[in-house]
Amino acid sequence: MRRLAGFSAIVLAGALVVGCGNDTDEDTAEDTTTVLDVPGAMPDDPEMDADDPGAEESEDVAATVRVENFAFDPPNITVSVGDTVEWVFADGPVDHDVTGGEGAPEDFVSPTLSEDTWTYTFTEAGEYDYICSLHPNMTGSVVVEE
Ligand SMILES: [Cu+2]
Repeated sequence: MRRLAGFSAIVLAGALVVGCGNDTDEDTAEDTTTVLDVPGAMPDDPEMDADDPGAEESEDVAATVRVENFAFDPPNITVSVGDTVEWVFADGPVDHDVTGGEGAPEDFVSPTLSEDTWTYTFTEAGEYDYICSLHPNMTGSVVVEE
């Protein structure tokens, strides 16, 4: 008997919660609208913070390289002409950059960043080595295929 009474109470409580739910739903809808207005709030990757430049994120990214723990990960990637590569700087307060080596396009140089995303679109086939100019032992390469 006690169990039955308890069950009824739960059902009642549940009904009350559902009854009040409409207000909550409206609030949630408003919140969602607000969030969608904020660039960078795209929930693509929970590890990416809201400080990603979301507006630029909409272009197709063929490969993502994480800049973390004083390394490019993965260090060597292969993409096709016209592909955009994204570097996600995620090494906390430590600054890094992407600096193309000999033969790389002149503008294949990122700003110095600590927590941000930088993208570069490769328009010519080739093999481009790059380093972090602050830590030249950080090396990577992008092979761009026709
Ligand atoms: Cu570095």
